[in-house]
Amino acid sequence: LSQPLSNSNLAQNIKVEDDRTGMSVETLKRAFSDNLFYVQGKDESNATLHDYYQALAFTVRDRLLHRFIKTGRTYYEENVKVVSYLSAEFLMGRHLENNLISLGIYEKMRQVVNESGLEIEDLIEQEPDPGLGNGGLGRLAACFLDSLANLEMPAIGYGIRYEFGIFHQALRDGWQAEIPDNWLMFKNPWEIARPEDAVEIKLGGHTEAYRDEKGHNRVSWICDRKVKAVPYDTPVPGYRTNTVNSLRLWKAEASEEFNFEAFNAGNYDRAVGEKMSSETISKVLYPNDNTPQGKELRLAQQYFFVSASLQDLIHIHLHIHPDLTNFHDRAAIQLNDTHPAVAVAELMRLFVDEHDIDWDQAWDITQKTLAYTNHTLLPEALERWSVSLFSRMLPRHIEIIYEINHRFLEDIRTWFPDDEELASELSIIEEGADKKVRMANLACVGSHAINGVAALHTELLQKYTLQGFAKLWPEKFFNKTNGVTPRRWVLLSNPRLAKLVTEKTQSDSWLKNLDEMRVLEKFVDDADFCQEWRDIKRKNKITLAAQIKKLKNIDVNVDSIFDVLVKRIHEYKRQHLMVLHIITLYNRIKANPNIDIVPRTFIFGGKAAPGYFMAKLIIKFANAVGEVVNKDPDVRGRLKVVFLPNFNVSLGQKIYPAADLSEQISTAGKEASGTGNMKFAMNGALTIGTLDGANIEIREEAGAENFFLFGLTAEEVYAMKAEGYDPMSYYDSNEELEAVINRIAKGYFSYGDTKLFKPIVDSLLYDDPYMLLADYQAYIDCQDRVSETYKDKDKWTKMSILNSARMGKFSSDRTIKEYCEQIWGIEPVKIDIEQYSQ
Ligand code: T68
Repeated sequence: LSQPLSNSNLAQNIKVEDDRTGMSVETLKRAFSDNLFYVQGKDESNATLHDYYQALAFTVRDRLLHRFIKTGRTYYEENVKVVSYLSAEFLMGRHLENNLISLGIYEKMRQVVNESGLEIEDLIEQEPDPGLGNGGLGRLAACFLDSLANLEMPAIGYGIRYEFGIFHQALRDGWQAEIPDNWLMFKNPWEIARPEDAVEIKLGGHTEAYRDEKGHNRVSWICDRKVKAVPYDTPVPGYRTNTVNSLRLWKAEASEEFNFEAFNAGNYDRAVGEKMSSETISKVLYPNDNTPQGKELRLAQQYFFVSASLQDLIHIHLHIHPDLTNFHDRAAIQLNDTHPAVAVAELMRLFVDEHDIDWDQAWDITQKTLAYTNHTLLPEALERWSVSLFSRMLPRHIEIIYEINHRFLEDIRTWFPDDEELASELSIIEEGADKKVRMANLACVGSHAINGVAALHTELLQKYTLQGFAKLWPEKFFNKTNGVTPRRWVLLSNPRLAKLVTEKTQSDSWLKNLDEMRVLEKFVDDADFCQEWRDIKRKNKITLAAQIKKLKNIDVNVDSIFDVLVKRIHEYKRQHLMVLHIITLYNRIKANPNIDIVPRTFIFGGKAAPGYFMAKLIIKFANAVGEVVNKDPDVRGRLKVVFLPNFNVSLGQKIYPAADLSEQISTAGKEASGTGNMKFAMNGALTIGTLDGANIEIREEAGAENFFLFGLTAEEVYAMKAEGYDPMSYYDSNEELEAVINRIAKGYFSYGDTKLFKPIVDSLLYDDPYMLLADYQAYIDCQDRVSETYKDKDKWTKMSILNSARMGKFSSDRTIKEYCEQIWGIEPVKIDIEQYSQ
């Protein structure tokens, strides 16, 4: 984004049928060979599958670039307001297939690849899955970028180009083992480095007050370390639109200035050391989900990408505008959780210290620009940085935060003179022996909008987690129920279903307006349609069964219920409750081997944070139970338990379309929203779930009669805890539950070892913070209803169709329209690529 240096229209020289732009099969074929030869330096005599993948990727990338360049230029020339989505995580999933589909050249490319004697699916599988996120929060950011481009909204994603993404999970003897994810080992064809746009990031040191030439009191930050942030841009295309937005990820490098000094001083070792420690900042993604990692390097990561992104935005703004006084008219900045919340202080620093804007005006612009999304209700998950660490790394920012807090508390004390309790609850600084900066409070104070990610979550935020702020500024609070992109999660993942919907709705416009899926409702009593619906699910199950065979060497029955729980492993998500159900059914079989039981395949997937002991033990537990159940001859294959290793976006794409039953069984009041729940339902799985997060809204949309509901409500959970919850009373009074727990405690699933799963047993019996025992019987009864319903094929099919048909609300297009209209003030911009017309 800079003034053109030449006004001759170079792009006009590019013709449609040139090898880098043409869309005909002939041209695509030529381009594919050309890229293999000139980019990979190979021909058919020595090319590997990976070489062919690279050649195909470059062929596709070339065809995105016109739109990519024109999109950026249009935003610049038309001087439009742009939203920046700041997120420490973007879990994008593989690009190749998505980009082929967006461009509408998937089938042509299949033909091209086939004519080379290869299968396009094999090339697609060569791409490493870019795992720059942990779970829901990072994947949501990716769905949002997809919807923004699809809706032709001016937007940019800003984040960190981690050299190592989320670890690869292997299962060894049922235990999780973590393997580094070296995803950049081969070149990444989707990113374009922009070293010319690098910015400097300061760290450490101290501050000095001075008086400037106008006689104003100013502060300067004398850092003791500088790091260079180098941007890498990845194109994000909309579905069959000209809009191709950018995901700009920052890589940390050693600053030349510092290297140079050390070299000059003849200190080669120091120069090398400096380089290594600088590059550490973007080295690896912290693998924690819903728990903060209080490490110094994590704070450095947060500041690093926030400062780089804000400097970038200010730089672009000043290209077009004389000053920053209208910054908020041209930029909306969304903070994805508190990970980028230091933006409040950094934007103030840039305005006040670097651009000489007075405090009050800087504060007004900052608040008008920023908005904050909260993603969790777990109190232990709220980020708090120790003031001493913060001061060491960001000495100027801690001063600014104290100043913001001072002015804020002054207001509070004026408005609520006798309420010191309120002041201490709202304070950005938590007082005490070890003072803390509360990042959620900083984000709330510095933003004009605060939102939760599902109706219940927003309600509970206002009632509990952020109640003081909600009383103070009710007008700042919004609900923005999450959504997922139907392009990746239906069209790409479930092409069979997509084809059927397109046939029946006589257009593919449902992919841009998911409410149109409602048309399917009129086919629920059409026997042929219902048969087609079942056939598709069955084919998807066969595909997944083949994957299970390949990954685990387990044979599964495709006519059994595919009962699936895939998500990060966390006690509040209650994977172990599903294991208790498995053991219950197993006990029933052991008591009566001829019992009439509906066959089930239990499928688990998910990673545990490497330092989360209980989560890792739950993985071992599920695997250990599976091992016993799968090989017991009494079971006669009626129950199978599968733990698929390394659950990620690519594996999800295979799993959601093949599921019959979606397990959404978190303790009510703990899951902010969930988004896997939406992916399952769109693909025709029925949900067994609690009244938690977006489950509530999914049930509302699908109809209560098409949803398997069980368990305590959030209010009941709170009330029970307040009264003094006694898990042991459930064990004492429920024979089936007692038998289940006893079997575990006796070491039945651990070769007689009674110690192995003792932490799980003890946690359940003596503490049970997530109330599995309180919900156990309701869950088991509900599962019995699931099995009964499954026997009635017609009924199940009808429920499945209605679930898919009624998920329009959960398209991230709906979510993004709400953010654009109500929070960001962003409007669509048409991108005209006529100059490269086809
Ligand atoms: C998830 N949060 C919520 N956090 O748990 C889920 N946390 O209910 C919701 O649907 C989703 O966000 C999207 O709104 C997360 O995924 C993290 O991954 C995370 C990462 C680092 C630190 C803390």
